[in-house]
Amino acid sequence: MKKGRIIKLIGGLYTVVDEFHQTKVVKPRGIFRHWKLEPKVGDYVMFDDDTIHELLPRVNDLTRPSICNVDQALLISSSVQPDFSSLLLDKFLALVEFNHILPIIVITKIDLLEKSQLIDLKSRLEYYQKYYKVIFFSTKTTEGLEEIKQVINDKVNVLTGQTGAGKSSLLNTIDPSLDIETNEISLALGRGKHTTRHVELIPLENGWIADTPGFSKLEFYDMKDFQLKDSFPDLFQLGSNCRFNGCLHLSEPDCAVKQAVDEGHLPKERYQNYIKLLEEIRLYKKKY
Ligand SMILES: Nc1nc2c(ncn2[C@@H]2O[C@H](COP(=O)(O)OP(=O)(O)OP(=O)(O)O)[C@@H](O)[C@H]2O)c(=O)[nH]1
Ligand SMILES: [Mg+2]
Ligand SMILES: [Zn+2]
Repeated sequence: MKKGRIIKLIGGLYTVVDEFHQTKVVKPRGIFRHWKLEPKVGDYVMFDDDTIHELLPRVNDLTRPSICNVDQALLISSSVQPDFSSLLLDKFLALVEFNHILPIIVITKIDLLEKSQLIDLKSRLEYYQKYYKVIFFSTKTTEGLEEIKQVINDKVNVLTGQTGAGKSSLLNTIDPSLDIETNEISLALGRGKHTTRHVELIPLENGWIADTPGFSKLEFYDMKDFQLKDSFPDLFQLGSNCRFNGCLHLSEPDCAVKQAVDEGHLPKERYQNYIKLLEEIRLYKKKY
């Protein structure tokens, strides 16, 4: 038996790579189902010629996309088609932070923006640069490409983002020989159809990168409302100055977060997104 890592899962068949870069297609032991153990892409396992015998502990674990043990997540957000949404970005950021994964913001399709639109978008994202790495990218001009290559080098990366945001196109730009299928997003429907249908780790730039299917809806699953504030690094920092320890920054007195909004240190848009997401979590918990 040897140790390996799952890099692909299609139709119940797992592709596992060992330390010598040899791959094998294997199946988990039948008893796994009984134990409710579901190996996924990113998992370290003990395996032999045809069977996964043991699942090793995970360092971190994402539900959507379904992948674990990654170093960082590239949040692929298109500037247009689909339009940039700070709410979606803040939601992603919180989910990734909550899972103890380093988020990197990548804004795609900037070639489709007028110069003034690009300036506006960059100023909207200026605040984020205090807390996150932000890269502006275009497959057409290849702006941002070198920066992305540097960031992903030697790491296990996952690409996440709405369907049609340009995840697969980005990989093809880094390495055209990958030749991953991409598709025009359907403008008539205002949203794309999913082109990538499975999660797969691909060796790239001395590390690994996972292309994943995009989504049209993203849920909070296991985050509780009081956990959201700690998944916003800026609110987390400011929160230590609130009067109450567990301040949710809603209508509590002497709230340092609301004070920061009033004084213009925290963008109102981001604070409002926090409130919207908090409400969303509460609604989700009521439904399920
Ligand atoms: N002009 C321009 N078009 C882009 C850029 N990046 C992606 N596109 C286009 O956007 C469309 C969607 O790109 P994909 O790479 O398939 O998007 P995806 O995120 O992989 O989508 P799913 O696999 O469905 O999740 C394609 O028509 C791409 O050609 C860009 O930087 N500039
Ligand atoms: Mg894709
Ligand atoms: Zn507060």
